[in-house]
Amino acid sequence: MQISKARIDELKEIARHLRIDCLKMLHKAKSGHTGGPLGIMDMMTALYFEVMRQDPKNPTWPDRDRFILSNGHTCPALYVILAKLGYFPADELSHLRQLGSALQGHPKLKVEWGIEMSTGSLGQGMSVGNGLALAAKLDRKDYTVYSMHSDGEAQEGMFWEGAMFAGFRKLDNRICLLDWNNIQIDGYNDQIKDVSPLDEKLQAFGFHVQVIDGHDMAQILSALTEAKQIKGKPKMIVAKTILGKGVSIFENKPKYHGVTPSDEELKIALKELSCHREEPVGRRGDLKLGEI
Ligand SMILES: Cc1ncc(C[n+]2csc(CCOP(=O)(O)OP(=O)(O)O)c2C)c(N)n1
Repeated sequence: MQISKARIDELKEIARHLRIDCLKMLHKAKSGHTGGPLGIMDMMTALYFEVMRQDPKNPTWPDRDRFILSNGHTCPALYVILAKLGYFPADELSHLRQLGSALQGHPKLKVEWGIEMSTGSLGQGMSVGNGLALAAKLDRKDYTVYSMHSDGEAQEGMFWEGAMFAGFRKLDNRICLLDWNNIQIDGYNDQIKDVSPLDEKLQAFGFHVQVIDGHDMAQILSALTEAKQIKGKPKMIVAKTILGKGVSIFENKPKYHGVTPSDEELKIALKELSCHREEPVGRRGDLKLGEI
């Protein structure tokens, strides 16, 4: 699939706006993870705005592609996307992490809102994604199961047990992405427990592996296209990313794994993301995509 430069630019612009929404939402909640969501936003945008088969008006459509956010703490990225696509009213973003809200600090299953699995226990999404992929094969359905993972997850036994199953069962309707930012909750992965070489390890578990720059929209789209074409193996796109991508004061700083922007930091962030308008969170979520 050849994607035009104009479309790539449009997707980059969508990702920029989603980063703005995400930061405003987190700033309002005063609680949540900032770095991870900014880091995966380019890949998430490619998936949701270009690649995945879905219909926000019919969220339980049996033939929809499934998406599992296995590194569940990065859910602010998922929430702003689902709101932008119209899975739920954008105003809900103002209730992030509040008691009674469906938008908790980690995803809570609600298929009607596009949330396919409760996640947060690192590594679990690999196995649940496998289950959905196996079910598709048994039901003779052609949907694809996408999942997002992290290098922190690649330190979990559960992740590798799932990977072993996917490889053994040759789940070629399974496309995983892995956010390799070398940061986890307490610091830099390679100083705590290095997961490299991820490509060779995953290949040994039977995956078709591509290593890409997770912020290069053209590379992300071409990797997803290649992954879709490969038969007989599960697919993993290992993406080199920067935690906090897009805002210099957050980038590559372990502290921003789980801290929200202060008033001053939000101002700097919005300026760097070229956001000049002081709209409350969720407002632009009501606009049509063409208006972004
Ligand atoms: C099984 C499990 N163990 C520990 C945790 C606690 N935990 C939450 S996030 C995190 C760091 C994970 O690293 P990564 O996903 O790479 O984080 P990021 O890149 O977003 O900083 C840990 C250890 C957890 N959620 N699940």
